[in-house]
Amino acid sequence: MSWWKEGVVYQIYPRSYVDSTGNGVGDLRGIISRLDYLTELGVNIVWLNPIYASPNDDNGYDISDYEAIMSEFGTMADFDELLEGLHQRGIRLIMDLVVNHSSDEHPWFIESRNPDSAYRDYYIWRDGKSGRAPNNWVSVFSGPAWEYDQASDQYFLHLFSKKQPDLNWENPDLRQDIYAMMRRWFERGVDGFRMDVINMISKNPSLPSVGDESTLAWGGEHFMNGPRFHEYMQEMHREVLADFDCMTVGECFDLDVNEGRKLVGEDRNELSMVFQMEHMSLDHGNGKWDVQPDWSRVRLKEILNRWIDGLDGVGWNSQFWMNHDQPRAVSRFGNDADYRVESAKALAAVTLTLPGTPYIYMGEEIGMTNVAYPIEDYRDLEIHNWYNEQVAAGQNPEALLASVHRMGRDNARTPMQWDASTHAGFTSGTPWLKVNPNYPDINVAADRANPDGIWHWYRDLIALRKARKTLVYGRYEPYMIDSEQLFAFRRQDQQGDFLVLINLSDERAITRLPESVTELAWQVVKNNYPGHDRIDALKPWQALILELT
Ligand code: TEU
Repeated sequence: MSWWKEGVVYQIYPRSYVDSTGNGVGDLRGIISRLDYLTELGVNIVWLNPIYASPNDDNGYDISDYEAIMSEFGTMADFDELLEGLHQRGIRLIMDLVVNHSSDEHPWFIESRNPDSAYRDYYIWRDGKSGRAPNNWVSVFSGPAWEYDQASDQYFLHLFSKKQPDLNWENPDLRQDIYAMMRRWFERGVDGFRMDVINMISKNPSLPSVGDESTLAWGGEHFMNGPRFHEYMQEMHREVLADFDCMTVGECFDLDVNEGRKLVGEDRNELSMVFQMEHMSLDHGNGKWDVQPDWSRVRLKEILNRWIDGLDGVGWNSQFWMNHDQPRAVSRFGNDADYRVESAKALAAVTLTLPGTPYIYMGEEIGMTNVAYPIEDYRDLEIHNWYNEQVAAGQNPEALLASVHRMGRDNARTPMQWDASTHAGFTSGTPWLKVNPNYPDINVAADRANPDGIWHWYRDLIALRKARKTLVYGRYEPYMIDSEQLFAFRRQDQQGDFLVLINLSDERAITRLPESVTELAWQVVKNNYPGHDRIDALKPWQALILELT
């Protein structure tokens, strides 16, 4: 069976992991210095956010050279050493592949500014319409999705920042250049790719406006899962992926289960896995900045169960609570005030026992939390663009800041908290983004010193998943799907029979399980309230993993 089905992924945001030079920015040699840490935790796949040459308008998601290492992060020799060090320890490496767009400083785009260049068509250039942009699409990072170029009197499309022009996948030469670049990374030894916003690469070629042309609107219907999306994925598989024992995972907003089945169906030859993002909007109101902290557990389970069900026997799933774009899991889905340790463990129990490959984001293993900085301490362009736009539109700055505190991407990007020394042991210089002030209490050294800490719980659950393949391949049966407190299910096959009971609430929770389950004998495998092992009533945020016999 595939290594990536049985593996546990650890995501590293290199800018914020370890700084080996003192310039305040994490780097590859910093990661190299922590390889034994990864082994001790037990993860066996690492996903690195982009480490390629980039002017860093969007922290490496704006790439100016797909085959060079960002100078702040180190050199290609450092990269090779990192890869070798991981492989020596039995850890695979997944790179970020950002090919919906490049940087405007990529040589392709620089060439493309010339209307006569063969590279013009590598991007999406259009004439304006009666003095306005070619259509009314809004960019993900606020403002119009088109930028005017005076020299050629045309506009180029950028669904993200204007320093991230969209690549034109309709052009076969562009596609071949991308496949060749991927092939060279595989030949260098990488084990796979996480594909950034991959279901946005195929646009409706007529690029129509949406609704009233005079106001900006989300044009997703014309570029999410567009007309040639699966054709491109199959071509990429044929041209590159098929030749390597690799893992791929596509980041896909607005993808339903039907589309998901097409993307990861094992007979389809597209990708290994998908990050469906539905549960990332559980706490959104009308927009992602309109926060509804009172999210529904029933809805969470409905989403995750629908995906488990929909992909069952078809393709592989993935499980995650957060990534570098999302708030800290324990602050968002747990309770970082009254039950930080208990709820961090409960959340870990969900990702590590459900069907699908688990993804852990750096710092999740010690229950790192959100931050609440004044606006000038944030670094993320998404935060600033949105805040400035809303302030200009007359919104209340305090309310806006409250949304940033809850939802802003920099929550995930504050430096890793290693110990209680200055700047949490992340850097000897000034960190590029401030360290969470709670680092004297919440850090790896302190957490690991406590056998009942979050770190050991993660390590134990990772080891359990590796040792007991029932948690990887076993049949899945959910219980109490209408409970607003409990996530309860069974994983079962010839080799084992597990009952997982997780209380996702601040209150005591009463279980209602079928008699066929309650009449079985059980023993506790993991419990975050040692000594409290009743299965009829669970403590707040209690997680019980039981083996049934
Ligand atoms: O994210 C896609 C994306 O749509 C996010 O920007 C998301 O909407 C937002 O962060 C939620 O607040 C991917 C990358 O993961 C992200 O870091 C990049 O900025 C983006 O693509 C552009 O490459």
